[in-house]
Parts: sequence; structure tokens; C-alpha cells
Amino acid sequence: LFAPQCVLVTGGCGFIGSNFVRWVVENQPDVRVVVLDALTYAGRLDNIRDVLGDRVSFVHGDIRDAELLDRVVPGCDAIVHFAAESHNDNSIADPEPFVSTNVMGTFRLLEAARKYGVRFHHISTDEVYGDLALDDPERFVEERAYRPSSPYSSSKASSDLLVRAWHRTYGVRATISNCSNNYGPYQHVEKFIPRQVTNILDGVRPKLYGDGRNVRDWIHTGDHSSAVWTILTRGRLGETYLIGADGERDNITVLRDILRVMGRPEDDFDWVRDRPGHDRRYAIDSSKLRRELGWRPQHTDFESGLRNVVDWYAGHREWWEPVKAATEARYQAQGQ
Ligand code: NAD
Ligand code: TDX
Repeated sequence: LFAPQCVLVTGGCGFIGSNFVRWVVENQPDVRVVVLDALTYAGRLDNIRDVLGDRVSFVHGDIRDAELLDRVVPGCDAIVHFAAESHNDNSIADPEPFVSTNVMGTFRLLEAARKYGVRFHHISTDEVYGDLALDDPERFVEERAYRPSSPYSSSKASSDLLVRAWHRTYGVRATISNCSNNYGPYQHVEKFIPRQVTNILDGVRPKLYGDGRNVRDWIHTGDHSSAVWTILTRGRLGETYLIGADGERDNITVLRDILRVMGRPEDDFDWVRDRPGHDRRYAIDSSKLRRELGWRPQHTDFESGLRNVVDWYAGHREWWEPVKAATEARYQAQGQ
């Protein structure tokens, strides 16, 4: 059992990172957190404002800044690495920041972990495995070959390979987790669920790509957080664990759930241009994590989770309204 006293959380002002910081504050009373975040368009200090204080401190900076890492990394005994460019559509429009932050940024952090002997947990995605056919009886397992499709997923796959090499060659104490699609509060309005919820709140019709039958495997951020903590403290070094909660749903079903929860007719949406290279289906088999480490998801009622998310966006207009128009303008320019 690894019992960290101080955890450096990169990307802790983004969607999943900020939910993880809050989870640690609520569930691990003896642990301190240092958040390192560049506050890109996707990160906001407001996302962790309520927990900043004795146990949570904030450093504004870039994971690619080696000198900064020399100052910040030695003070902690573990790095949990969430910071990334995270949105597929952005990666298709402009891939460079994805290669730079996701590949070079992970490289810099690994070098710092090596130099200071700090434990490293790398947050990655199921998208590294590419996609499955709708009728494929298989799901993703840890041993499956990497076949990423997009600039985003290929940059994440690259970063995973760096972590494995730094573990094997330099003995960096590292673990990797690849999680499926997250939903929950504080998710940027560029992503599928928040985009549709806030469109409806704005009186705009939701936008569905392609034929709407693409399948995503949904997990609540709270369950992602508990899984990451489990792997950080009890995972075997050098191992990869898939995180998923058996939440496969196609996009049109999720959209109709949202429309129903928000009291709209189920066909009140627009079909828009498909994403180039759009992955068909993701599905996670998380048996290894459940069997080896005894982890279980708790937020398994998707309908009620979705209701909470709708309520959160309805109650936090001041959080999303300032970035909504610019996000939609970018989509409109792409025919989406
Ligand atoms: P996000 O885009 O909401 O947040 C990313 C955070 O990283 C932001 O706070 C941003 O300011 C920060 N950041 C970006 N570049 C940085 C840099 N160079 N230096 C320091 N900070 C930087 O992303 P998210 O959806 O919360 O995803 C977090 C992680 O989880 C990513 O690694 C992503 O690949 C992974 N992941 C996401 C999902 C999902 O469904 N969203 C699923 C599986 C894995
Ligand atoms: O307006 C939309 N309409 C639509 O039909 C948007 C924004 C998306 N979609 C579709 C595309 C996908 O099939 O919805 C699905 C989900 O899209 P995103 O929210 O963009 O997520 P996805 O591309 O699946 O990637 C997410 O999960 C894996 C995260 O953004 C990644 O960071 C994570 O690695």
C-alpha cells in the first residue's frame, strides 16, 4: 500500500482534475494536494475555489516548463497527471497543442519524476484502442493493441508509451489508467452532454453528429476519481488498468434522455456534419481493476446522474454562459 501525504495534481483546474481534487479533499483527510495548471481555455481556478486553503494549494504554470517542475515536484510524493488537451474536435482543427502538451508535457513530467524519485500515475483514455464495430461482441481489455484514430487519441497513446518506457528503462514507479467517457459537473460546454444541455437551456436545438448511432461508455467522474485513488495507492507498478462502469449507450439515446429530462420533444434536435474519422464505439471491460483491486463504481444510475448534471448546468449559468457563444461559433464555422 502506497500512502502519499502530498499529491501533485496536474490539470487540477479542468473537468476531471477538479472533480478528483474535490474527491481527495472529501475522502482522504490526511492528504495534501498541490494543483499545477496552466489555466488554458479549459481550466479555471474557480473550479477548485471552494477547496483552496490549508490542504489544497495552486501553482499557475505549464507542465512543459522543466524549471518550474524542479521547484514543484520535489515537494510531493506522487504526481497524478490529468493535464492535457482533451477535445477531439479541437485536435482535428489544430493538432499542434495536442502533440506539444500531451506528448512533450508528459515527457517533462516523467523526467521530473525520474529525477526526484516521485511516484507517477498517468491518466489516459480508452480511445488509445481505436474503435469497435457496433456488433462486435468484444470490449477493450488492457492487452489490446493500440490503434488510435484522431490527433487527440494518438497523442494520448504516445504519452502512454512514454510512461511504459520510463518505467521499464529508468524504473520510474508508474501506473496508467485508461478511462471511458466521463460525465458530471464542471465539464466544458464543448463536450457532448454539456453542449446539448446548455443549448436547450439557451433555447437552441441540440446537434447530433453523423447517424447518431456511435456508442460511448459513460462513467460518472466520481467513479473515475475513486478508481484513480485505488490504482495510485494499491495498483501494481508498471501496470495498466482500464476504468469503466458498463455504461454503453448510443448518442441518440443519450440525447433523447436529455430532451426528456428537460421536458422537450424527443425529435427536437438537428443532425449536423459528422466528425472526420469518428470512432464508432468504445466499450470497456474493467474486470482487472475490479478483480485485483476490488474497485466498484457507485454512480451506476445514468438517468439520475444525468438529472443531476442538468440541474447543475441550470443552476450555474454564470459558470458556462461566458464561454458558450464562442464555443458555438467555432462549431458553426465547422458545420457542426
Ligand atoms: P479538460 O480539458 O477539462 O482539462 C484539462 C486541464 O489541463 C485544464 O485545466 C487545462 O488548463 C490544463 N492544461 C492543459 N494544458 C496544460 C499544460 N500544458 N500545462 C498545465 N496544465 C495544462 O480535460 P478533462 O476532460 O478533465 O480530461 C482530463 C484528463 O483525463 C486528460 O488527460 C484526458 O485525456 C483524460 N480523459 C478524459 C476523459 C473524458 O471523458 N473527458 C476520459 C478519459 C480520459
Ligand atoms: O455536438 C456534438 N454532437 C455529437 O454528436 C458533440 C460535441 C459530440 N457528439 C458526439 C461525438 C461522440 O460520438 O458525441 C460523442 C461524445 O463526444 P465528445 O463529448 O466530444 O467525447 P469523445 O470524442 O467521445 O471523447 C471524450 O471521451 C474520451 C473526451 O472528450 C476525451 O477527452 C476522452 O478521452
